[in-house]
Amino acid sequence: MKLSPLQIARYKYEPKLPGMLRNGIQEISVKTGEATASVADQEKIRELFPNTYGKPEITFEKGTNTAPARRQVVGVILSGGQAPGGHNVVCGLYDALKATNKDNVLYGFKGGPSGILEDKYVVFDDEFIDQYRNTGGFDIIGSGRTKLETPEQFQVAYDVCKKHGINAIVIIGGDDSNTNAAVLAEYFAAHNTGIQVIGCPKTIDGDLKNEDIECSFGFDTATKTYSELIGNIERDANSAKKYWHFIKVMGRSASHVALECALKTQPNICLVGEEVAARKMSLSDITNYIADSVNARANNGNNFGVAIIPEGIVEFIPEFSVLIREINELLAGKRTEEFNALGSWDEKYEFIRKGISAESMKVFAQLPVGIQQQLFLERDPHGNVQVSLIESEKLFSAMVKEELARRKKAGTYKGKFSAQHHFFGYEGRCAFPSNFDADYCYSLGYNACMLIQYGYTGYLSKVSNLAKPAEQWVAGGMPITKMMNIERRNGEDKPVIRKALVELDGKPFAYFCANREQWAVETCYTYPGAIQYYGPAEVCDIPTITLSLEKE
Ligand code: FBP
Repeated sequence: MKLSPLQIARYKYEPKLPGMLRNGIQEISVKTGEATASVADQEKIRELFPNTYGKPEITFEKGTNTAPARRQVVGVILSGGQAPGGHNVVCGLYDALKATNKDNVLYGFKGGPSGILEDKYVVFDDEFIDQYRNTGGFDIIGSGRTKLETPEQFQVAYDVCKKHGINAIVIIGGDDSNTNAAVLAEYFAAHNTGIQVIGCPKTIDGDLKNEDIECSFGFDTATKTYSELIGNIERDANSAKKYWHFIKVMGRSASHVALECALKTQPNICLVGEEVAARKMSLSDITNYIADSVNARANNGNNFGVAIIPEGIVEFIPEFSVLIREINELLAGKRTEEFNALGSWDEKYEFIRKGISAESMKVFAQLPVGIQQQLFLERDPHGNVQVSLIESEKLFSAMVKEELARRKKAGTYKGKFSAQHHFFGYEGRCAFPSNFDADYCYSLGYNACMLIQYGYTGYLSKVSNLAKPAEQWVAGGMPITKMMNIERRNGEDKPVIRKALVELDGKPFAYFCANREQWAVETCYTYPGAIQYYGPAEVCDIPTITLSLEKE
């Protein structure tokens, strides 16, 4: 394999650990905190997790390591969407295991959670691990979206662990994967298997965070990567002065990515789904909001601009959610075939008109034809509309164009409007991790090994105080059950980790609100440039603006 110069240079980077983990394994002691309770639905969660509920928070500190000496055989799984830094979690875990006892073994299950069910694995050694240090991607073992959630699967996982003598599993994943980790930990504990389960908080979406987990890994690098590109586009827009750029950024549910990119680049518009829902904004409210900015800028002679749209936006628009629900019902069961058998779009349109409510038809009728048809093309295996595939960047630019045409007729708009569209998602998920993510991930993995050594199970590896330099980070663990509540999922009550949406009373959103009116009209772009790996700490090691504002 040919290596790029940066790849070679990054192999040599030594990730920074929290101060208390720096003196070597023999000098890491554990401090036990208070017993914990789940964030809500305490009785139900306690009942569902009788063996793992209520355990204390723990923190590591400098001191004598009192963990019982035993050989560790650990399995690691990467789960869900890629996030920069995943390789370093594996490297940190591996290094800590080997530093504890060179006979410790790390198995990597291939292709995500299905790897453990199918017993597909690699056994890591130095040579293998060294090729992945400080690199992006999950290709070290691959990832997947199989859910580990049934007792039958748990039994298979147990059999595989027993076969290899594995005494602990580390699951690197988002809210769903860590929910599954908690259920697996409870199963293993209830069946006295002696196998521990530790989770690590991953997702570029940034929606796995709470009072204990300050941020998920990957968010820092992904938002820096998108912001570099958005900054470049802003500069292009400001140079050519002829296009409005509509940029959709990943973030399936929450709008953290969009908001962080907006804080970094100061675009003219950034939609925040959580605000759209709270203010019950309609499609035309949003269209007018963007058109007002286009109009005001045109009045100043600026027929260009940049708008950031979060991937999950349409689900936050109340009338759009109703429309999607009605379409899903309309096409349930055999009706999909009936619909597909209709020859022309006109016939299909009539079928839709008769099948959904008058209110939803009004919303549907507003949509550009391309988007209307998209709603019926892309369906998931259950026949439901795949909301994440809706090209909302095109939807809004088309609606803004129509609105501006109306305004032009009325004589209230005299500018020119020409749009370009972008979707940034996969571009950022496997970037070389920033120093922040390289350090954070390595620490999470190292810390996961310490949690295993000290015998904990059902815990999430926790590294906090992240807005400060790594030396001051605090390493420890939090029972996953503490982060859980009961939610309705697919018609059933389920214990899950609550997804963190953008807090409208939080400091990052408040900062955005305080500035957005000016950004909407003036040209206040900032150009973050590429991630820097080498140079002064204030350039290379800075955390996200979201984290800095939240922790200031
Ligand atoms: P995770 O929640 O698993 O981290 O994945 C998040 C994400 O990157 C979203 O932002 C995006 O909508 C989705 O994955 C895309 O998934 P896929 O890789 O399956 O296309």
